[in-house]
Amino acid sequence: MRARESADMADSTTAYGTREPGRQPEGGWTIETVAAELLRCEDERIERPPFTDEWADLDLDTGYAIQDLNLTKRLERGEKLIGVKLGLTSRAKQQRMGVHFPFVAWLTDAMILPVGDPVPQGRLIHPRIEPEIVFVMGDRLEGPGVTAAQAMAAVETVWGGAEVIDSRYKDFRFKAGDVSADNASSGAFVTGPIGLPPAELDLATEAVLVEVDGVIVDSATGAAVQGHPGEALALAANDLARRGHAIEAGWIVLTGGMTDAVFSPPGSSVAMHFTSLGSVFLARGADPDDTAPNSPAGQGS
Ligand code: 0L1
Ligand code: MG
Repeated sequence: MRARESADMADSTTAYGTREPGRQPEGGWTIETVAAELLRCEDERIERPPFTDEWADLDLDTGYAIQDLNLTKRLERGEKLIGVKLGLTSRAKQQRMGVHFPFVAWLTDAMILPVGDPVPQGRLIHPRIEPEIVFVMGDRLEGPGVTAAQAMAAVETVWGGAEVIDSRYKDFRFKAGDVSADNASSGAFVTGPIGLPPAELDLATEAVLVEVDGVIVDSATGAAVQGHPGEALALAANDLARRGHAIEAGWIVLTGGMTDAVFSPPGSSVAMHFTSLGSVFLARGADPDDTAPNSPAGQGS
C-alpha cells in the first residue's frame, strides 16, 4: 500500500474528518473530544449514538462543561450569545424524552430563524418543532434564590415562539448528560408577531394550538411549563448561577416546549396559534437543500 492510501485509510477511521460518527478515541471519550464530535456532527449533519453508551459517567454537569466549551467555540467562530433556552420543562417533553428534570442551554444569533422562513431542513438532521413561551429580559437576573415573581419582574416582553429542535443523536435517543452536552438539541427558533408586557397576560392560561398541514395535533397552556413559565425562568437563573452566569438584560429566554415536538418532514407546514400572542408560521417552502445527501429526505427515510 502506498503512503497516501495508507494515510487516507487512517483518516477514514479516526474520529474526525469523515461523514461517519466518530469512534471512541483510545483511552475513552473526554470533554474535549465529545465537544468536537458534537460540533462536527452539527456542522456536517451526522447523527450518532449517545455517548453514554460508551461513557456511563457522562452526567448533567459534565454535559454542561461540554456545552460551555462548545459555546466558546461558537463565539470564536463569530456567533453572538443572545440568551438561553430551557429544555424539558413540561411533563409532555420529559415523558417523551425519558429525562425527568429541566436544564439550560445557550442561544446564539446563528439559531435565529427569520420570520416567514420554512424549517431549515437543509442544515438540520431531523428537525422537530415545539411551541414555546419566550421572554425578552428588561433587567439582569442573577441567582441563586430567584423566585418566579422576581424573575417575572425582570421580563420586558413576552412572545409566542416556535423552537426547531434537532438532536445530533439518532432517533433523539439520549440521557441527561448527552442532551445537555448537545446544547439541549438546539437548532433554530422564531418568535411571533406580538410582544406584550407580562402584566398584560395570564401566562398560566395562555394557550397554544399546534397545527401541522392544517390539522390541530396538540395543545397546551403556559401552566404546562413548570406550572408557570416564570418558574422556568427562575430555574434558569438559579441553574446558571451554579455555573457562574447570570441572565443578562436584553437576552432572549425560551422557556421550554409546552407540548411534545412535532416531526416536520420536508414540505410540511407547521403553525403555532397562541391565545394572545398571535400565530407563528413555519410555512411550506421550497428548500433547495432538502435533498442534501445526509438529509432524511436524501436517504429516503
Ligand atoms: O430533544 C429534546 O427534546 C431535548 C430538548 C428539549 C427542548 C425543550 O424542552 O424545549
Ligand atoms: Mg424547546
